[in-house]
Amino acid sequence: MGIKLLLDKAHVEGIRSYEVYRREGGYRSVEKALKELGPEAIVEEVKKSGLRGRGGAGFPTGMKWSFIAKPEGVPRHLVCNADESEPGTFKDRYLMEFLPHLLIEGLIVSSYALGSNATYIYIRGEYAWIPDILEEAIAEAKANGWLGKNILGTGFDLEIYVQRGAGAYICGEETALIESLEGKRGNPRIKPPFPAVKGLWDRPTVVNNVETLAAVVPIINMGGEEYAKIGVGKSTGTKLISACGNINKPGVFEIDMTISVEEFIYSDEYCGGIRNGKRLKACIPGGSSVPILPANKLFKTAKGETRYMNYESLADGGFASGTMMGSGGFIVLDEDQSVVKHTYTLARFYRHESCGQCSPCREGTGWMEKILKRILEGKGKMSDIDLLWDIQRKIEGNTICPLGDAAAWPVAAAIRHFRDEFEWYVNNPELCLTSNYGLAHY
Ligand code: L3W
Ligand code: SF4
Repeated sequence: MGIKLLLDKAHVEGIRSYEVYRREGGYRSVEKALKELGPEAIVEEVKKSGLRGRGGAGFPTGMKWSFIAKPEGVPRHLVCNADESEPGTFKDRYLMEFLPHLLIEGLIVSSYALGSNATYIYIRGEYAWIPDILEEAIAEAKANGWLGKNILGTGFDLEIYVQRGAGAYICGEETALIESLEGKRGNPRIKPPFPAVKGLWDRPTVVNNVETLAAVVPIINMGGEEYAKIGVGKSTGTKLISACGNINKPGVFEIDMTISVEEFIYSDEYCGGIRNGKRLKACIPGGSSVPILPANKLFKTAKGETRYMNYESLADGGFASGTMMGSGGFIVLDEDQSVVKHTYTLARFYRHESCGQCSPCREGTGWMEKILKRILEGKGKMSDIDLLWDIQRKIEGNTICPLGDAAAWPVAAAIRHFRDEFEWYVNNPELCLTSNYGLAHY
């Protein structure tokens, strides 16, 4: 069994309640942080831990925290990004649903470190049942003196508010999230300025993912240096992976980032192999935004080395032969799946979720969807494949926020690695209308 830092108590009966959570050692990190460490030392521990943002970008958390501006008399805020909407990603839902006090504990320590007296959890609207779970945990924490005024007699005050989103994927982008929290349409802002300087109501704000903030608890309990010993290189600590698709054991797993991709897919401790004894065709290891990799590039890097489940190894080879850790939404496709159809589904998603501010994203996502649809309908031409390639190139890097790249990369990777499949559709128009591979059963 691999090491568990976040989910070690997930199966303890009643762990969702304050009594059980506290009995199992919960809220120790708050006592240590507030009574022994103080804000600067907490930031130092997080820096030493090497923790990287678990929402997708992998940005060093301690560095982000140290960027927060501290102008005299201006309130600062911590915002927890719980707008988990990336297709294939459902690990934050698991944490919030089963270990709400772990998140609240991480939020208290992190708020204290950053000097936030009003902290917000912005939660995906479709997670309709979870705000009540969080509100109950917040009320229990408050009733037991961990929230409110003068926490542990230190003079530190903190309130945590839960805000529901309204179903827009783009509100997971940190500046769109801030706009939405302010009561406006969730349009991403141009960066810089980064939220750490000018965020919620123009105040210095740190936006961190749910898992990132939960990881602060074991970091404070065990110390940043000990945490950094787990994992490998710059992939320290543990990572939650939500695994889905054609595998025997879909679910949320905690890994220590030293296991190989092959072991993750085939070991009974994790995915348990491909369903119905089928062959593995491809995998998107980090949520829908990261490049798909064919089976022959998944287990070995271009240098012939074993590929591991960590930031560096997954990215090895760049986009020519690598992919990304992203948010850890691990989607497995077996030999019966159509990559073209899958890419169309994603293109449709990104077209629907584009906020429309930038032309390359607004127009490009629509064009990609249309072209993929006509290929799947048996009306595609060979030149459409090049046209698709050209469109995604024009989106990438030319937009305000990463949604543009996120829409472009799946199309680029599908053409790069599965061009023959696109050509099959163009060459077999009659099969597009009758087989499972077309849109007949869509
Ligand atoms: C201050 C600087 N702060 C960077 C901060 C910045 C942000 C963080 C990372 O996109 C990715 C995206 C999705 N001073 C700073 C600074 N920061 N330089 O660091 O920034 P960035 O721009 O690298 O990324 P991002 O805008 O946060 C996130 C990808 O994640 N993704 C998304 C998945 C969606 C979910 C979900 O549904 N839960 O995770 C998956 O791969 O495509 O590339 O805080 O402010 N000089
Ligand atoms: Fe909106 Fe797309 Fe531009 Fe992001 S890239 S700001 S989603 S139009």
